[in-house]
Amino acid sequence: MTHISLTRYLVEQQRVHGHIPSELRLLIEVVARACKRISISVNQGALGEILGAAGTDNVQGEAQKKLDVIANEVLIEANEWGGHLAAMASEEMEGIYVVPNRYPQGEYLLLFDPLDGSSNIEVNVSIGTIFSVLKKPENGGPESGVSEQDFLQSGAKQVAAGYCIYGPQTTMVLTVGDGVAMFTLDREQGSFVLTQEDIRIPEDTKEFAINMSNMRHWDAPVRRYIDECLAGRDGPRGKDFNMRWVASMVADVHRILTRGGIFLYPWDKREPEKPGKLRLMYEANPMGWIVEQAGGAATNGRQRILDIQPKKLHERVSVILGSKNEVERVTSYHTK
Ligand code: AFP
Repeated sequence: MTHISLTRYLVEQQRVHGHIPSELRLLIEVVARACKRISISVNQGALGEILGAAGTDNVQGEAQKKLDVIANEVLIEANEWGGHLAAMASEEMEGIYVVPNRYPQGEYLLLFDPLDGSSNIEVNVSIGTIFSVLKKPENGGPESGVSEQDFLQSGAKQVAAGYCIYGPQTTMVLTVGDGVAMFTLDREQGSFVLTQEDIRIPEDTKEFAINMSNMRHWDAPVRRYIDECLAGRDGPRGKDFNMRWVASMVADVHRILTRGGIFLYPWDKREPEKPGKLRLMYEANPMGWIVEQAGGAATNGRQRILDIQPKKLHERVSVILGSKNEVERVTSYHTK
């Protein structure tokens, strides 16, 4: 079997479809290289002195783990000097990180959740890195500065999105708007190898993912949907459902890409003014686009995730994504 590396895949995509400019290709390769480094740290576990709390809080007031901080630094250091980026934004940093003056500025903006699922680090369960790429709006020519405002673009404007899951295998999943491809890290060669192309999520499913401990706080439409799933074969759905919840969005989404399913982290009554737990720019937009590119759907219960106009960098959102017919069903329970 011919091994197609990530580099070769991107070069061939560029040749055939012409929609991956070389700067974007370089950006994706640098992110992949950073993910390889993070993967090495994750694999070292207790041997690498990377476990435990960092002793700091991030902008959302959540305690940072050492690995959150390490992954954030790895991504910044890998990406700041290449000339392909204007600025970066991370779930772990309050403001944007503008590429320092000593390096050339490019036209792309990179957003990332450096280490998603950090509660799973210590327990040796899959975690991941999620990223999203936007183009800097051409508001003042290439010489103009970059501001937080430039990042506030809807998910539909993304030019690349992906995630890397650090599990039994390290796998990178990527879209540049022409389907979804999967690459597995060959640890001996140190390169990502194409292992699946044109991934499709089945439109129907018998598997849902939600944190059931929040059931008493849910809104009526989510309650109705889950109640109907739980009623199984004798209920209105006429089939038995299974449940999975990893508490790492990357792992739950990865399972859905592999065999279908629906993932929900809905708004709930605990903090009514908060639209949801997950972050629009670092989690929902990239995952939403990947899922759509694989034939699935992603909404906040009322609206397509990718159509939401963000008002702030760290905006939160309610998320329902996965197998198309199920997502449409839950969404219709909200809107009808
Ligand atoms: P952490 O990175 O803070 O562990 O959060 C992970 C996450 O944002 C997402 O990956 C999970 O789906 C979700 O939170 C799990 O949340 P609960 O712990 O409330 O189930």
